[in-house]
Amino acid sequence: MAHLDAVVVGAGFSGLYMMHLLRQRGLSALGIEAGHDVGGTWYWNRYPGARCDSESLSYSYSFVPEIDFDWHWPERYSEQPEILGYIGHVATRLDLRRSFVFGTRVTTATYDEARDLWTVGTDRGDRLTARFLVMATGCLSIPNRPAIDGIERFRGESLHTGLWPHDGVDFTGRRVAVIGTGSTAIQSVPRIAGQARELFVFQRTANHCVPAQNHPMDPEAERAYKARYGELREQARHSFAGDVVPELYITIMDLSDQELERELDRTWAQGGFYTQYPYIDLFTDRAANERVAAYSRARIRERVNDPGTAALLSARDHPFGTKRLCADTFYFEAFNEDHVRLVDLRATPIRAIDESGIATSERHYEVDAIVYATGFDAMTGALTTVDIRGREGARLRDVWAGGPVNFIGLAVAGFPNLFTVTGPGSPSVLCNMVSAIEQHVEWIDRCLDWMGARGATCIEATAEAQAAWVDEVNTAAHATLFPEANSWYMGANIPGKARVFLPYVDGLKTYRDRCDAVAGDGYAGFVVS
Ligand code: FAD
Ligand code: N01
Repeated sequence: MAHLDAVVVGAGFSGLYMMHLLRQRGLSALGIEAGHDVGGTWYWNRYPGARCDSESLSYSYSFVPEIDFDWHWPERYSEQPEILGYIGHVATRLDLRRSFVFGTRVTTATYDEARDLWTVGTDRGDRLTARFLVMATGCLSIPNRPAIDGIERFRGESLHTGLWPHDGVDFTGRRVAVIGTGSTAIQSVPRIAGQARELFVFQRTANHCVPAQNHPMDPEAERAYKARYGELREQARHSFAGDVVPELYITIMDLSDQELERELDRTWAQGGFYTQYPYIDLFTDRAANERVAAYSRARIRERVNDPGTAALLSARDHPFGTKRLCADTFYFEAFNEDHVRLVDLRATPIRAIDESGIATSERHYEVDAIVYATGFDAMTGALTTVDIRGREGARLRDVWAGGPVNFIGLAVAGFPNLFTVTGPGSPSVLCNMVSAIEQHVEWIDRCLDWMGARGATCIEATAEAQAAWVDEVNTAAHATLFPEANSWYMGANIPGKARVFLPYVDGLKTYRDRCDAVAGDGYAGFVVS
């Protein structure tokens, strides 16, 4: 059985950077990745239209600026192949692949109290021991397959957007069903509509959506960004959203209707997340939020010809932005095409899937392919699907049955030397995630350095610090409108999952300061031995 200083699980943005720092520190480390290459999210999500909605220029590592200077992103928001190409290039330049085994899934991780070691087991029968275990397993990496009666009987092609075939799918001339209307469906529907003979989009909940306003990269913007690279990256690291975006400065309720309309016309024209960043009361005041939602519905009415369809596509059951905001390019216009039809599952729920298609309470839809754009068991799924056992054999899955508990999103009491990159209770998915990842990985790296300098071999969050942190995360969330939505942020998309707000809502800057204070205070909240 191989013995290492550290095992890193996952080879996305998180795992690759963690491996790089561990190697620089001279530690022996092995990475284990279920996919057959690096990339994580961008390795798996190859559905048509897949792209980021963070600005390309800042959705990359800041720790290798020399790569960024040479790199050219062709569009404001990069498509999946571009991002995967970038991650692969970083892995090649830093020679990271040699430290990973691919096509291997970690299935068990057991802490041995007597030896202060983790034993990691895989689906290929490997057994490894390591002092430290870093779960860089992603927030959106466990696809959610809905439990629909008869799903396995379908004889056509079944596809999950998060497990898309590597050689692509040609929908030309085919009848296609898309189930789901989150970010993924909103990106893929216009592309699939461009090929399919008939497209049925099955919507359970209309999502709030803003125009992406994607465009080819402006050479002047790229030049200006690179000219101020260090300064802008530093600003992003210490910002609320992990990105160079306007800080909060406008109170919606202070504006007249006309002023607000002018203001929203401006941010709608900028597109993407500019539509939410500047507003102080957007996520705290129901009335302010509803004014933005009403504006957004009016824009949908302008884009969708049939008023009934426009009404169905307009989100009404949760405040604007409290489910992950979607960014669209020709999504709404797709419903103006004769061969694209919206199926309202609130009025006509799915009863079953059979050999030839989908039966709702109203009719049977015969299709050749079903695309499940049904999302992920977010934030906790990749951790709870592994059988992780800490002190006295306690299973993480059981400890988290009522919702995840940890200290600063990084460590769980009773699970020494286990680190979770972008774990629940950290800002992660509410930020530019690469910024959030870099902050976590660098914090872990500094912690290992500090331990090494003291000859310490074990670090464990205390139950008291953990309880206080969980309380802080919940209190912050409940001061906002976010808990009102049945979102994956709340665990609400997975039947039986505890209803708890998962990310830390007060932004990367505040969070970073809190983490730095813990470290600066000799890892207060941890027992180190
Ligand atoms: P991942 O990229 O998810 O990598 C985790 C890896 O761990 C995966 O490769 C997985 O196979 C592996 N793994 C998990 N469990 C195991 C196991 N038990 N054994 C072995 N391997 C395992 N974020 C943004 O900030 N901006 C965006 O614009 C943006 N766009 C997105 C678009 C899509 C379609 C999706 C799905 C997500 C998007 N995200 C975006 C979030 C995105 O997940 C992160 O930005 C980032 O890529 C996460 O990197 P990661 O390394 O932490 O996790
Ligand atoms: O998943 P989702 P996603 N029957 O969970 C529906 C990131 N991302 O893959 O809302 C019928 O958002 C479900 O309905 P409801 C981003 O963080 C980013 O789209 O639960 N429908 C919902 O409509 C994003 O948030 C980009 O009622 C069912 C949909 O499936 C995250 O990944 C692009 C159902 C799932 O939406 C996940 O997005 C793509 C059922 N049984 C992804 N089960 C960018 O642009 C689920 N649904 C950056």
